[in-house]
Parts: sequence; structure tokens; C-alpha cells
Amino acid sequence: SPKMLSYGARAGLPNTHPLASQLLKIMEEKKTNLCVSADVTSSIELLEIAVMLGPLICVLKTHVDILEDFTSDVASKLKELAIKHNFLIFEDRKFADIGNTVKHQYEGGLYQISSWARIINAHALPGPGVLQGLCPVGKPLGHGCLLIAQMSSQGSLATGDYTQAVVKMAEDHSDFVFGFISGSKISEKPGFVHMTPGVQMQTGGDGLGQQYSSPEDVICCKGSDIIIVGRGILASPDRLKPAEEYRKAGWEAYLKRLTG
Ligand code: 5IU
Repeated sequence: SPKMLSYGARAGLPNTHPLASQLLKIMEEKKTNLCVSADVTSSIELLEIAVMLGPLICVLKTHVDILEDFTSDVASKLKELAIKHNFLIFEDRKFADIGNTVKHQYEGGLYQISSWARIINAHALPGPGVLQGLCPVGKPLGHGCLLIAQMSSQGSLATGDYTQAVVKMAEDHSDFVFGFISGSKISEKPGFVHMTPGVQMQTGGDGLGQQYSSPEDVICCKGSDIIIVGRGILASPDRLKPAEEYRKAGWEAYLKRLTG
């Protein structure tokens, strides 16, 4: 298993993006590498998840466009909860258009994502123009972007040379890109943060292409930094208990990786 620097040590390196620094410090302080994917359709439920699980997570991942009742007030409340419980909000928007279009999608429309999400992600597929559109909106606000280098779904085309080209694009735009969505550690640069979706204690799939790995495998064997867990936590009637189990499993896998 890949032995590595601690989250805290990486936070203090000179080339670490300020948002990556903030995130790595949160992880160290709260002893959590858990990102909850709050894939719910009601705003009240989203806010309940943020209230209840806020203390256990480093990142809350949202899909704002699946909410049936979004208002700017929901975004304001989410921001308050993020400050109160010290987590970052990640809108999993997967920007994938030309620069001019993604610029509007990021700052405008119904959701005004740049006004409340500290983290967004983008596909590298359109080329660097996607970042040229997003960066002027997000960078002045201190936000950052993850590039999607691999996907957890079966038959994903984001593999091999494509993944390597994404790593290169991230390195060329490290003033705004601070990490990756990937299944494993794909960059040797310790300032980059790797976040991995498709995580459950019970491996297997969901029948719609999703493929699951365990926290231990993702953090300890694959060398990723953060586990992203949705239904592994949300499908349970008592979400607090599985969230604490995932936090503990992710953290113990990290400690195991640290000590080799
Ligand atoms: N997500 C993935 N795989 C990916 C990417 C994003 O599952 O490659 I990029 C999102 C989709 C969903 C969450 O919002 O992560 C995973 O949810 P479950 O843990 O419920 O499968």
C-alpha cells in the first residue's frame, strides 16, 4: 500500500492550492475523509442531512438540480451550516461545455452555483476552454475545481490516455484545479486531492452501472484521499449510525496507509 504524507503535512506544502489546504486541514482536525453525497430531492431533507451529518464530514456533495423546491434561501442555509460545522460544499455539476456556456452555468441561471459552492467539478472532454470559462468566476471567490479523471460506472470511457491527459490539464491549471475525481491516486503531486465515488461497505453494483469499492480499498490500497458515499448512508433509516461507520472506516484506512 502506498505510504504517504499526512493530510496536515500536505496542507502546509508551498504548492498546495489554498482550497486544498483548507480541506486537508478540516480533514486532519475533524478526523474525517468522508464526503456525503446528499442525493435527495427535497430541500428540507438536504438541510437535515447537513445538520445531522455536518460534524462527521469534510465535504457535502450536492446535486442541486434534483431538488424539487430549490430557493436561494436553501443555499444560504447550507452555507451557514457549512461554516457552523466546518465542511465544504461541493456541487457535483460536472461542467462539460465550451467556456462561454459553463461560465453562465456556474454563475447564473436559477442556481447561481458560484455563490454557494466552494468546490465544483468538470469534465476535461471539451479541452482547457472549460477551465478558461470557470476560472474567472470561481478563482476570485477562492473556489476550486476537481477534474473528472475516472468514473466509477461500468464501461466508463475515462481511462488510460484520457486519464493521463486529465492529469496534465490539472497540472497546467493548478491555480484553479486542486484535485481529481478518480478511483485511485493518479498524480504524485501531494497538493492534489483525490476524491472517489462508488464507495460502499458491501461491494457490488446498483444495477444501473454503479460499481462499489470499500473504504479500505479506496483509501489504503488505491491511495485516494476522500470517500464519497451516497446510498451507503442515505438508504438507511438512521443515517447517523452508518455515517459514523463510514467515517471510522475511512479514517482507519488512512491511518493504516500512513503507518505503512
Ligand atoms: N458520482 C459517481 N461516480 C462518478 C462520478 C460521480 O457515483 O464517477 I464523476 C456521483 C453520483 C452520485 C454519487 O451522486 O457520486 C454516488 O452515489 P452512491 O454512493 O449512492 O452510488
